[in-house]
Amino acid sequence: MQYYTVVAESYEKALEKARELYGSDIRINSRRDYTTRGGLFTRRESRCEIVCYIADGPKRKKPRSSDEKDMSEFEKEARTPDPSSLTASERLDTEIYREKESSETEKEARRLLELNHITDPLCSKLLEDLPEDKDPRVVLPDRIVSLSGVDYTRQVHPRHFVVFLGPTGSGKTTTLAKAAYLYAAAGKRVAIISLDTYRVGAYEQIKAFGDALSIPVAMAGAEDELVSAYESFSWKDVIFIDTMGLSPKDQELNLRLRALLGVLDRDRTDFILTISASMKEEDAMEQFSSYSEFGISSLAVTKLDETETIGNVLSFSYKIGVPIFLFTDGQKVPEDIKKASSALILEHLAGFGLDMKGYRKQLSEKL
Ligand SMILES: Nc1nc2c(ncn2[C@@H]2O[C@H](COP(=O)(O)OP(=O)(O)O)[C@@H](O)[C@H]2O)c(=O)[nH]1
Ligand SMILES: [Mg+2]
Repeated sequence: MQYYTVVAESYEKALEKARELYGSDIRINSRRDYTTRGGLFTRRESRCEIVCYIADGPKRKKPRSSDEKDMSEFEKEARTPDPSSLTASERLDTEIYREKESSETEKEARRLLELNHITDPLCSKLLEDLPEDKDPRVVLPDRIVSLSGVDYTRQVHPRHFVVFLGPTGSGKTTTLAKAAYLYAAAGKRVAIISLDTYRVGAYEQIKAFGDALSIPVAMAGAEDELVSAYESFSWKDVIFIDTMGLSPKDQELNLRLRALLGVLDRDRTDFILTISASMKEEDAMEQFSSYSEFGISSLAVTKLDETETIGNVLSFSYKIGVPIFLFTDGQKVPEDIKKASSALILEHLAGFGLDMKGYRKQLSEKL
């Protein structure tokens, strides 16, 4: 019996095409749905392949017109199953069969990445050349770690000025106080200068942190005040600079912030963007764009305690090519801060065997 393979973008279209080519007496032997691989400039697309046969041999309803012979990208006709007589296009079909075998691994890998809210382009990069014979739960963690940017350089060698930028409420002031204390505990001489002289209570907040942590704090609302403040701290190793964040409504405030930051020597300054882990990617992207003029060197990711997964943050960091410097996971100052690291990333992945985060949560609920 002769079998014919027809491929189209849906089952209905494949059936229609098969009937058109071989008549309405065809019988369907098998059906297979799959998605094309997609590439840099081509999208993944759905395909349905049916294998059909005619008990009495083919009876073409009508001769094929020339444009039918010039088969579209969507439609391929190929004789199956004798592999020795394969043409180039039939070999393509055979490759599609191989893809079928691989699709279970890929499906599982995609499920895991989705579970962890890992999005493109990181997701596609992680799925590239995935070995078919290995469990994705074994292969992916290493890949995730190697593609995740951790700013070990800043952790070891912070520049003289470390400026925290980001939207109001993202956690700049609390994170800066925690980070300053962390460096002080590591033996660095640290000081804090706050440029946030506008918001009510801003001074009291930062002063209270400084006093509690024994870190000197100065306020600077104008360029000359900033210069004299940092000159008075010139013997310090690291000066942490708190800001009020750009305001979409207050252009004057934005000009002030730019003017103040313009005073700092760029080569001696790290600009850290503070974003909350629960922030939507579009919002985080918008923030990144509005601060891009400063040359963001790394990310401080706050409120990790308020999200289930870390994947959105890793995807964002990969997309903008900016590594993560530190995480915060609670309101307590100075305790709730974590250095970004491969170990921390692994602990926050879900679905890869032993779930440490879920385990800790269970334990804390029991105790
Ligand atoms: N749950 C949680 N809350 C945080 C974290 N970091 C900061 N916050 C809270 O977020 C709010 C805004 O923080 P603040 O440092 O004043 O933000 P700023 O406006 O960017 O300076 C405060 O109530 C903080 O206690 C965190 O890691 N987890
Ligand atoms: Mg603040």
